[in-house]
Amino acid sequence: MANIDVFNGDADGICSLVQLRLAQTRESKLVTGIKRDINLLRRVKPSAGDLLTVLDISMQKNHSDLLRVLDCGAQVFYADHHNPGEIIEHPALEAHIDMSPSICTALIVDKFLTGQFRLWAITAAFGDNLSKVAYKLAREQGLDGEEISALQELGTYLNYNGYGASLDDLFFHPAELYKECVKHKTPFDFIEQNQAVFGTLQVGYLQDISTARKQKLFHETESVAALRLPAEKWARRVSGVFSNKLSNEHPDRAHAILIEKGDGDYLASIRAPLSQLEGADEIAGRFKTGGGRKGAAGINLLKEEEIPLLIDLMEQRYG
Ligand SMILES: [Mn+2]
Repeated sequence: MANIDVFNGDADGICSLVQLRLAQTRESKLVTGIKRDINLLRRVKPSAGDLLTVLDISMQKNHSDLLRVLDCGAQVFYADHHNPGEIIEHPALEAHIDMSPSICTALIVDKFLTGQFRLWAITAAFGDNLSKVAYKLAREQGLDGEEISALQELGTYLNYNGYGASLDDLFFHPAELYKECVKHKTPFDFIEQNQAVFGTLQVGYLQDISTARKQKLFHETESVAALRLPAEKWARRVSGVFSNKLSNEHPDRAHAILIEKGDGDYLASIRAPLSQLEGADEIAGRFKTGGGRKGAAGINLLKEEEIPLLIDLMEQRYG
């Protein structure tokens, strides 16, 4: 009998598993990848009796693999906040799904563990750009301004590390980052004892953001702003956190960031306005390779000639 932990390679996925394994230590095989790599269950070939934990990846996108895994006789604990599509009912499946826009998977896990490792959940909430919820929980925990900033930074950096077109773009493999995090009961201990890891992410993040700042918007109205980033490692790493940053600075504006893939194709990330976390999934869903959540969605392959349509759809929705 084996334990298999499957988790999205961003702050939310990492901090969700950290909480669960701090609560219950388990030797396990780790299955994760870049943030966009969400078909993780495809890689899992369990045997009867194996214990699977699946975190922060959409049940909809893993539907047939989840059925297959359950058919193999594995027990599955599933927690997620993405659109699950049709929720699978199975005696061996324990699913905790909450799609409300102010929830991330680490907060679902926090609830499940009755707040035992809440600081990690708050870190994840900052990483998923749920700052409002994160601040509220942080204040309830009695954290001071400096401590809250530390969690916000760590969440942002862990999230930032997950972005990229391949593991090659990343500073750390998400599994390695997880292994470092889970050694510490609190994110504060992690930061204090892992200055090298923290510093690498911090420096990388600040440099990438400042490079991104120099790019000009190609579309800018009160309701929608869009920019293109070149086919470079830094751009692929920073796109997600940079769009979060733009959203925080312009909460009433929707954002599209298009990263060149090198052959006239783009990878698009779409953010609904923070003040109206709706519709991003619907807009992305109009394109063949699009999908995501109400507040944040993406299109894996957007053609140059489809860009005007994307901007139109966003203006129609948010204008
Ligand atoms: Mn998440």
